[in-house]
Amino acid sequence: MNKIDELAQAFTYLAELLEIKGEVRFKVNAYERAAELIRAIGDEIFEKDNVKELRQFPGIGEGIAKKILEFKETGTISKLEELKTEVPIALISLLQVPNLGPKRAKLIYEELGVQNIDELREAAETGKLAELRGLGPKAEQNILEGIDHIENISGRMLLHKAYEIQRDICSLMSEALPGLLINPAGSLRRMKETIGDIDLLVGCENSRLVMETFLSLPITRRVIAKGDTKSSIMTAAGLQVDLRVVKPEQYGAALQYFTGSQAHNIRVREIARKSGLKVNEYGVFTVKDNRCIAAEDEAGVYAALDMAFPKPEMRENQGEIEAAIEDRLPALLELADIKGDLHSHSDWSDGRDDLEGMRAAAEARGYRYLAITDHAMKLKIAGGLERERLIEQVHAIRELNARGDSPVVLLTGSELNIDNDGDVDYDEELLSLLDVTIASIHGGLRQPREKITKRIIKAIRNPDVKIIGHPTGRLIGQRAPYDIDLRAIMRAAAETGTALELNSFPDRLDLKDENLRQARDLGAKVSLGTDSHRSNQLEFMFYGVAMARRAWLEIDDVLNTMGLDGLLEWLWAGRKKA
Ligand code: DGT
Ligand code: CA
Ligand code: CA
Ligand code: ZN
Repeated sequence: MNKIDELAQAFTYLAELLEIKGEVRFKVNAYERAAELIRAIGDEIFEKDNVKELRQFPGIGEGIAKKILEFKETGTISKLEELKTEVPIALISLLQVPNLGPKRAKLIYEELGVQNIDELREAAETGKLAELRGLGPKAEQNILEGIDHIENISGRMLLHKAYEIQRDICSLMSEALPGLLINPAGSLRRMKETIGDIDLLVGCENSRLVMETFLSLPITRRVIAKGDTKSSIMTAAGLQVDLRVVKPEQYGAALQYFTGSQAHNIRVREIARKSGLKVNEYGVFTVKDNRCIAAEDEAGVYAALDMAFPKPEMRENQGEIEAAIEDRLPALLELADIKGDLHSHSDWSDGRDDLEGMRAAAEARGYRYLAITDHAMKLKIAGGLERERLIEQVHAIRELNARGDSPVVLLTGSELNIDNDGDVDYDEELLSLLDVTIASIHGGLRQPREKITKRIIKAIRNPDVKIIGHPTGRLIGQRAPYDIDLRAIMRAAAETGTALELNSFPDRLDLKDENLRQARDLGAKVSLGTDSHRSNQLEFMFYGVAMARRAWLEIDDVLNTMGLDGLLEWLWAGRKKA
């Protein structure tokens, strides 16, 4: 966990421990929001040295600012340490489980005397949780999934962090050895949302030279293993990197083999066997006389098996083998298909950059449009815009557009809050000024399934809501999704022509790949937005597109592949425009 995650986690703990102690709701909420805000602001928060500077961030009040400074100086928050001594340690350990929540943790602890995660798992597996008042089999299942979740992420890294490390290593290697044939393989090449270790593959005759260069990279903290064809290092960020060197004439076969997934490769080998062939990391061979029929080129490996080439993001044995054999692989979405970003924040709410800065970044990416969707009124803590301020912003945006000095058109918009009744901020008149209306849940995250589902579906049925933001609310490895009936939500979205967001902020990637595929199958459109709070975060679109590709999405499944006119028509369909 990095420093920012630790700080945010400390505030989440504060909120949860206070809730266990029965503290008033608004205090609990304030700490929950602080945790989110800290994640959104990022490292910049540690550049501030006093309460006054910290309070410049919208939503950070004096109490929270003091706690941030305390954390910066001492690595913890005394109020948290104090609470930890007041709440039983067993209960604190249960709080790590997503989907559990402080209230249920307390109930389970008090009723069953569960002391740790192992005992919690046992209680769930033996049906004891389901018997508790207010829990039931569904909740029990959720808690089991929550336990799996923490066990799954541990020791893995978010895709974007691993990707950046990979990019650095590859460019350092290529600098040292110009023209080097090097590629990522494994889960990173498949763009999985979390990465266990980075696998790199080099094609070179001189493996000793490659290994020497690799092991002396400044990024290395510790050498785990070194050999002629494979070495492993630990980076300072705590991620293992495996590098393999193969002969250039066998590079394609090795790349296919080490890209995986294992489930995909097992199927590939089965297919080969049926045709009297065998596949390994050295090539495709005939079983009869061990003759190599493909090796140098990865597409050639598939071609030798009479298969079309499945893109790495698809290689999870989710039907791509059959599609490749029948030559009906989809034409996956490409980053270049994206014509603009539909979710961004400016300095009008809790973003860092002004409208022009955001627009310049969109222009640099070659976009045609960028939606400014600052937080809405009711999210005070994130600088939500009061009615008048939003009207002012609409005018500012129109003025910028009217100047005609950029190919990028800024779209007016808002990230509305779905309140407890499923309603959103602002009246119809004000909404009629906004091109892009995203509605998201920012409070009441742990309500019962029926209740949250109902709130979201009500928002979907609101003609002025066109996109549902981060639909499941998960934070990878840190917060489980809301407990919702996603299928019902997707059906309602398809029926009303409301898009579901693929929030491309790296910690979210929400909807995730399997949900995206489900959404597409049920006929709901997907809207890609980065949720940028800095102009440079527009680059997160890359990871959103990767998830879309893992979900087999094509150009027509995605809202913001449309040109400006088509998009505007879609956004205003069935709505009153001022
Ligand atoms: P990760 O590292 O947990 O995120 O996932 P991967 O898929 O990168 O897995 P990893 O690093 O263990 O192995 C890299 C690739 O090597 C894997 O995707 C498939 C390939 N491979 C082929 N045969 C085998 C095998 O027998 N065992 C393992 N572990 N990998 C194999
Ligand atoms: Ca790996
Ligand atoms: Ca590996
Ligand atoms: Zn947002």
